[in-house]
Amino acid sequence: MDVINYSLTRDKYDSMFLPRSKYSDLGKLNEVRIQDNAILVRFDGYDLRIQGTADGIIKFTWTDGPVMPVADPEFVKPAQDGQMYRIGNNTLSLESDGFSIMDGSGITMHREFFPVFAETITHSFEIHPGDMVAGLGERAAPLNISGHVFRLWNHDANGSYGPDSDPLYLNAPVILHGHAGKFTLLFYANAGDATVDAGYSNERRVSFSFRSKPLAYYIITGSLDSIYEKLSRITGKPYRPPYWAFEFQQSRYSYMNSREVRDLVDGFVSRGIPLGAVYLDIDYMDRFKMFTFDNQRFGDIGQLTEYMRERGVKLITIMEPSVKMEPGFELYDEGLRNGHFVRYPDGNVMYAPVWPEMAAFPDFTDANTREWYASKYDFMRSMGISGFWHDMNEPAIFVAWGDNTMPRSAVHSIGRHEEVHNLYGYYMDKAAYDHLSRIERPFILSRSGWAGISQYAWIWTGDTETSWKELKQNILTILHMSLSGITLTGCDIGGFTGSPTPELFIRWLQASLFFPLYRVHSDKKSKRREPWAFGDHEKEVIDVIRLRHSFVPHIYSEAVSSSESGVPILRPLFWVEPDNPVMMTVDDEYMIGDSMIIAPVVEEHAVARKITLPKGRWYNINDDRIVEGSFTMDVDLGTVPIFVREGSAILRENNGIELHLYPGSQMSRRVFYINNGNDDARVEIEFDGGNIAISPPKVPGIKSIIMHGFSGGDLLLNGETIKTGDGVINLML
Ligand code: MIG
Repeated sequence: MDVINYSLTRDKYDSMFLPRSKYSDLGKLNEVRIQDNAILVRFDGYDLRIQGTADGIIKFTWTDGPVMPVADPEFVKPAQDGQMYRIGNNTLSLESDGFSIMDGSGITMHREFFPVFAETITHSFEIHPGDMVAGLGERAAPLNISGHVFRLWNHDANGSYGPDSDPLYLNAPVILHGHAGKFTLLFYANAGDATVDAGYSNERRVSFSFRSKPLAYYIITGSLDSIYEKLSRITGKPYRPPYWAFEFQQSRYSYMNSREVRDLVDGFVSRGIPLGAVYLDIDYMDRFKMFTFDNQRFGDIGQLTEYMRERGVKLITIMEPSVKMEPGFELYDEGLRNGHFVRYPDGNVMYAPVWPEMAAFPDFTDANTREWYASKYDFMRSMGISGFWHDMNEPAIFVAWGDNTMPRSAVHSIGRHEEVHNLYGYYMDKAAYDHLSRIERPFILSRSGWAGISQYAWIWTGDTETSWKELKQNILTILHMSLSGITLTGCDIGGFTGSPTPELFIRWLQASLFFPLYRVHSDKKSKRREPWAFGDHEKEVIDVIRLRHSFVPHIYSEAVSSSESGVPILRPLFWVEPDNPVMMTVDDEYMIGDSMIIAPVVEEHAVARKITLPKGRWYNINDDRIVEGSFTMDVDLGTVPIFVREGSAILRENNGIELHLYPGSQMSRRVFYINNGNDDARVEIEFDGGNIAISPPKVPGIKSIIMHGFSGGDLLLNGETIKTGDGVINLML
């Protein structure tokens, strides 16, 4: 009944209050001049401002619109040069139908057309055969998305999805295009509904059609590293997460009571399996009311979290934006009294059905509302809850027909819902982050988000189906997020809906090995997925979890580097050899930082795997042999092909941290971070096969240095000769 009423009400309001958009024509170009730090281009219908930085960011502002959470970089004064304009190290030329941007060497990096203003606002740019086109946030698409159409509208996939499903929970208006080592990235500061025709209607064009304003975008050029550093200046840098969040996590919809959670923790502890955190899904609440615990099942929540704390395991609870409509329920009464809920244009509170039945929805775009809602997390923390899992924040709503989200006409503090829809989850995450980060590094796992979300939250890929093709797809979905600047990511290991065979589950654990989030989660109807539920294969499951555990210090260190630089942790292979077209076709391997590649086995019953490595010499981590180029490797169920680039330093946990050095023919210099509680030691190391200089000289936590490819003799550590037959230096802790 609720779903029918809501669907009717939504349609009624939308038909009454939603303006039909019709934008006035662009018209003729009248004048171009430099004014302050901008080039002003006047058309009959619009005044375009073009601004740019010294180092390869150019911003086009055609219209204003709702205020987006972005920060402008520092712009410099452009200079006119005949028909051209110099902006920093780029040149812009104005043509009869659009603009071109050339780099310092005169190569055209980007050519775009004047936008078309009609029912939608369409902005198009050129692509070429062989170009890589990627990004747009969370996409169940091939690595190169050219030839396809996408929508930017955060969407609950309704319980299960697989390859080609579109759109998904998180959309980011970020797109990378280019080839032969020359890449350009566009970021549109628009959080409304849009369609992206990526070379589908016209092989040589990508078109973004926005239904709402603003039309404002940043065009970024440079090396891939520098592109993502610059993007993060605009959208915000990834935050520095807590160390524990990288450890293995076990979840299920739902662990139903305290007893079950204790038994689960005991199961891990008694077998010595690493476990960082357990999740409580929606059934912990009292009738899906936020900030409550069901008294029967979790009446002893404080004791449970204490029991877990003693065993080093965190408890994370699911949180939803919906506030149950129930007079007398304090959260609801307060929200209503203080005007915190999203309303219809006529001032009525917008109610819609979701888990708690009819509910109201905080307007997280409003800073006061964020502060109010987030202050309630203190209660959860006082119960010993360490992390928060934000679900249903697209926002998702149960409907009888039509779009499963809020009415487009609903009103937020910064605009109509249709204009700012893609920011709803983003602002819910920001609410919790801003509050919690005053006392600690928060852990927030979110389903929805937008560009720049890694400054507040982690993202998982939602309700994936359990299938081999989705296992492969998931790697690419994660890489598209990376290529959109979203870096703290992961998936439901084993897929959400369904029960994987032991083989598929083990392969999924292996393929996700370096995802920042490493969490097993599954649907209500799925078979149990604790490591000991896999019978004869229990040992192989545990082996992978232990393997992951050994890499946690390294992944953590990469995450800290990424929070400093804005460069994503996980990268496609073309990142390191961008001018080799073959690298753009590798879609079943990925890099961790710039030092490691994993080529997981993602085919059923595989006995061999073809591996492609970028140029250079790589160590096979399993036997220290040097490999290069393309080759085929025999595999069994336990095989996890991992390759380390020569000149790399890898951190591994093994009852203390081991620093593994993989020397190249020259000296290499690396920087890494070792966590000690709330602080990180920044360590610099320079080394080749015989010489190691490490600074600071004593790094707490590192118990040994292991020199790989070592052929005997002495090693020099900070100028001191160390006798070692096997390349292992044990350090005094
Ligand atoms: O309507 O909380 O994606 O991980 O287990 C479904 C129950 C709600 C969707 C999430 C999933 C979670 C489930 N949730």
